[in-house]
Amino acid sequence: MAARIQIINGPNLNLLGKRQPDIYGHETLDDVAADCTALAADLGLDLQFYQSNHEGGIIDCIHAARDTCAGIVINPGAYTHTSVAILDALNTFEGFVIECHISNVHKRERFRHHSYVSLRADGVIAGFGTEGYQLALRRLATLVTG
Ligand code: DHK
Repeated sequence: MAARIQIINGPNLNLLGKRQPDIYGHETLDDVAADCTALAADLGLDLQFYQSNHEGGIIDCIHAARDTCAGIVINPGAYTHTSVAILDALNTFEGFVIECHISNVHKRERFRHHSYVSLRADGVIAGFGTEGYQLALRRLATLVTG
């Protein structure tokens, strides 16, 4: 059976393509979902895609993944830098976690340099644009097949 992967996007990422395209690019979140779904099929992964502007929704999605998913790709948006609750939720998940940021957060404001999620992530991707999600999937494919 194909390993299931959950991609989670946090606040404001529903506006991808319209929001600060100089930083986040012109691709929409639907474009990202389509690209990732096609790649997942090639990699033999079963993909689920979720976005929420609410911390609790993201936490519920991580909890749901506990029993069903082998890996999570998460871009928590601004919650990356503030949310101990999302870190705690990820710490209840026993599969692989890749943290993914579209922009290079280390080249930006100082408050974006710290990530709570990095304390749990098995790998971190930043600054590869929306291509980062595909890189994350490729890494998870390697990890879940041992
Ligand atoms: C997305 C956001 O919404 C920001 O709050 C983060 C991240 C960076 C990204 O690069 O994908 O600071």
